[in-house]
Amino acid sequence: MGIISRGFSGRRTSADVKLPPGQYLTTDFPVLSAGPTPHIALEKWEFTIDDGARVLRRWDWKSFRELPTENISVDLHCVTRWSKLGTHWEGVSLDTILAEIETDAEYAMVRSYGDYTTNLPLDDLRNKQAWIAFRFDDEDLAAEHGGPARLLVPHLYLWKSAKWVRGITLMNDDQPGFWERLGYHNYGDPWREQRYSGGE
Ligand SMILES: Nc1nc2c(c(=O)[nH]1)N[C@H]1C(S)=C(S)[C@@H](COP(=O)(O)O)O[C@H]1N2
Ligand SMILES: [Mo]
Repeated sequence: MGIISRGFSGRRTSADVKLPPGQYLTTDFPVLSAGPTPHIALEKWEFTIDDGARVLRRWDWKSFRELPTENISVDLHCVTRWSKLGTHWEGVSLDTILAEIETDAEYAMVRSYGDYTTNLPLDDLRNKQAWIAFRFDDEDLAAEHGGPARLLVPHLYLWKSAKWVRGITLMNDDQPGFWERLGYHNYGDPWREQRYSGGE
């Protein structure tokens, strides 16, 4: 056999890894929340998709958990400069969630219990790029990390991965979410270091 790149075998170490610019590697899992941790009973939990005027789809916990799930292994990049590699999650792909929704909307506002919001182009939720995750490292997702369920959209800075997610509003016109209104970048690509607005 020829030479096998180290990246294809064994565990990745910082020597193998190219981090987005300005990021450092961490192995713990910091908690970053703008407010108190909401505790949502599963019997009360719901996830809805609306178009700003009406609810298009609604899942309770039972119907949500009947959707097919995927095991996800992804790197996380927080705008406060830590990156955590190879995290393991279980969740429902947004491709599954959006499959039966017909819409011309180009933008999404992700809504959380506790009123956090974050915006992104709807296409960034499609094509195996985003999940509603409810398990982390083979355990139910802890409330402090967004349980019962959080958005996971690992190709953008982690503030886009809304914890305690409760729904998505489809929008024709883009609008800023919580951090985006406070000066974070509207899109937040870690590889282009889109930390704050006013940059690229
Ligand atoms: N609902 C909600 N989601 C949120 C936040 C928040 O304050 N509220 N913080 C965001 C930010 S800034 C980051 S870095 C990540 C942190 O996720 P963690 O606490 O699981 O590390 O969650 C994001 N999602
Ligand atoms: Mo963050």
